[in-house]
Amino acid sequence: MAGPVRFEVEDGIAVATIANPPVNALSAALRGALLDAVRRTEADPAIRALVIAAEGRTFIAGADISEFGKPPLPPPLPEVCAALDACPKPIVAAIHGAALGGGLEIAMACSARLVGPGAKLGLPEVKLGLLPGSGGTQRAPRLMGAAAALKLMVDGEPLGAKAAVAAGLADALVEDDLPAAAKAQAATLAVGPLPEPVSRRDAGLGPREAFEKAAAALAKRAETEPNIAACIAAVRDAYETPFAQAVAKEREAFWALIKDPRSQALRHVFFAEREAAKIPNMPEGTKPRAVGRAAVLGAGTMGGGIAMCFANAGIPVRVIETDQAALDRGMARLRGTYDASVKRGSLTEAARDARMALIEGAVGLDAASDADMIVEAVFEEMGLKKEIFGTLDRVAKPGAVLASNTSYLDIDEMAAATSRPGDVLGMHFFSPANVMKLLEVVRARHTSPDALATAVEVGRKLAKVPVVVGVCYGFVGNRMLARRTAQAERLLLEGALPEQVDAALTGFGFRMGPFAMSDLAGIDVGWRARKASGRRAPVADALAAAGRYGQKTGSGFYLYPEGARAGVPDPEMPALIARIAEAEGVQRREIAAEEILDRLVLPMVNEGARILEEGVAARAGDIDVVWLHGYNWPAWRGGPMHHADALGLAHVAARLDEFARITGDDSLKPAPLLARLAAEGRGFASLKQPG
Ligand code: 3H9
Repeated sequence: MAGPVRFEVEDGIAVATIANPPVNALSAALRGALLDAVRRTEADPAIRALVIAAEGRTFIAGADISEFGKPPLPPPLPEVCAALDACPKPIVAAIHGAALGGGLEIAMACSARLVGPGAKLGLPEVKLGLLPGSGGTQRAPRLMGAAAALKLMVDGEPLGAKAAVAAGLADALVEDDLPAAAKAQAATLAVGPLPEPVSRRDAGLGPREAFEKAAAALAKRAETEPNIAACIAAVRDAYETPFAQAVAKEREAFWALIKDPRSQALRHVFFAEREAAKIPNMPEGTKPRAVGRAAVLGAGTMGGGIAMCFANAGIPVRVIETDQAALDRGMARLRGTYDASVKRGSLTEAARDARMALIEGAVGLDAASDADMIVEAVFEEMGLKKEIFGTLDRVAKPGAVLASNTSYLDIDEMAAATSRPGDVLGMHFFSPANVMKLLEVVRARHTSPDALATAVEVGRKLAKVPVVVGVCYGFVGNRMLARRTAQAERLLLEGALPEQVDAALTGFGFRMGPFAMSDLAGIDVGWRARKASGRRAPVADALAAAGRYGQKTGSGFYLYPEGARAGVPDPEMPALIARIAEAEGVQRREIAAEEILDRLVLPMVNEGARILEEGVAARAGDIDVVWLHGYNWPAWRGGPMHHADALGLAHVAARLDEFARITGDDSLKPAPLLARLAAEGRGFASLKQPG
């Protein structure tokens, strides 16, 4: 029988096998087919019990997220769960893989749950800004206790098979032949009294005090995250409200949250992350090359961090320097980073030793000759990079992928220094490289599809989020960041103070504002780069010239008395900035917090529009993923392009026009793509997705 469920009966036991690739999400068709399976089980006197099993890599990944926000299609999931719960014949869930969200809710509505070794049971709805919406907030507490269930919901992390059994969420772990064990269990249950439905197991809730204690510990999160408050209220209902009524309230809360802009943003992120994993315009059948060994050129902070990424993924890596002293320093720093993890308790000594054993130091580029992938992470200087790529052309083995970790420079120019430009691309890691998730994979003009596929696949193995971008100054992330940095400085001259600018961004959800960040990184870093390229940032330049480099010198945009880590506003700063503004001929004024925020964020969006128009990024969602994983853009804001879509592009364009007028800076005028979409009443999300 075609359809998402195969229904077979053998010896009076029916087995409904779900087959709804890729992850058995609960589409309307699957919900309908499951309901049918229950009805047939009820109606057929020859059937004594039902087993629900699934094919593929998951049991059920949950509700079909792509249906959210659209008119609901029948039957609703709570109706399916209610039918399972009310069935007069026993139903056993055979969970071989992930049972998440609605998938776990289906399983919890069954009479019993058996899990295979690969099972993962969880309620990740909070990660989408939601709460479980099909009885999960009522059944999980009755199976595992209210306090533990609340934790499962607010963490959003699944339990493995053993932990699920220990918690009471599943009944037993079956090491092999799960389907046979589930059928046997169903047959056994069919001859005894029907197990009490989970909906009636109120004794399982556990002591109310334990739940209230867990709820109190979440009070702060609940203040800012409406779905956490909703989880707490729903679980509390399990004690106070009859089951059916509590499920109805849960459903209401679920639908209210679906409309919340935070949930919309988080759902956008879910799909954008998965889209970003697809490389556009790849010839059919492109296969990545095998990478068994890597080499990293440069043992500085970046090079060391990148080498750690390879070692952490189990790939042997050689760190190469030009002289022994630099190599020794780099290797010592690298080991120190691992030691710090051991001290913190996040890494065992054995794991550290295993990783260090995969990292070998060497002097001279000849040591890169046996590597399948070489990542250059030397000083940002084109002459030096070209020389290195020229040498690599001679020493690297045929087919090795030659990558540059440059943050800004032209990969095409580096590729031209070799006779194998097809092997050359960018792999731009973010600092600290062993921590930050983003990897911009830069596709240069001649990069071959299989070299590109290799970099993306290796990126994933290194636990990064690879996003393919094109060649331009600063690629996607830093090119947009430059717009924000310029506006931050400009806002100071026009009348804002560093703490007001930073507060606008932390209020928006960033962990840090640009000036606190600048103080942390060192104002001298940007100053030197600006001097080299003839650019100016009058306030930052004046601070650097006065030796105020930030935290490390005790003062920068803020003061850091006695080595404090958090800066305090400098009472001299307003006068200092006023003097500079006067010298620059800029009239200062009061600037509202709303303008500060828009001035920081909307020019980035404008640059994002140019990036899209040039094809440097393939999709608006890719730009969002860059900002989420490279710059800690708050996930519940969805990324800069989603943020702009949520504001409405007509509004964004009008604001940019206004800023261009106020500042006289024509680069703030809406980019052609933005202006066109705004005029057509469209958003970035409406742009055609590349293949
Ligand atoms: C919920 O259940 C609400 C209920 O309480 C109440 C309802 C009333 N829907 O991640 P992958 C797609 S909320 C639609 O690369 P993996 C995904 O887009 C839901 N599509 O695979 C991708 O498509 P494509 C609670 C989904 O093996 C493809 O499947 N559940 C869904 O690395 C492969 O995905 C969750 O939040 C979905 N639910 O990881 C679980 N899930 O190939 C969300 C996946 O076209 N899912 N897709 O790009 C996951 O965490 C992971 O997908 C999973 C598999 C661990 C299951």
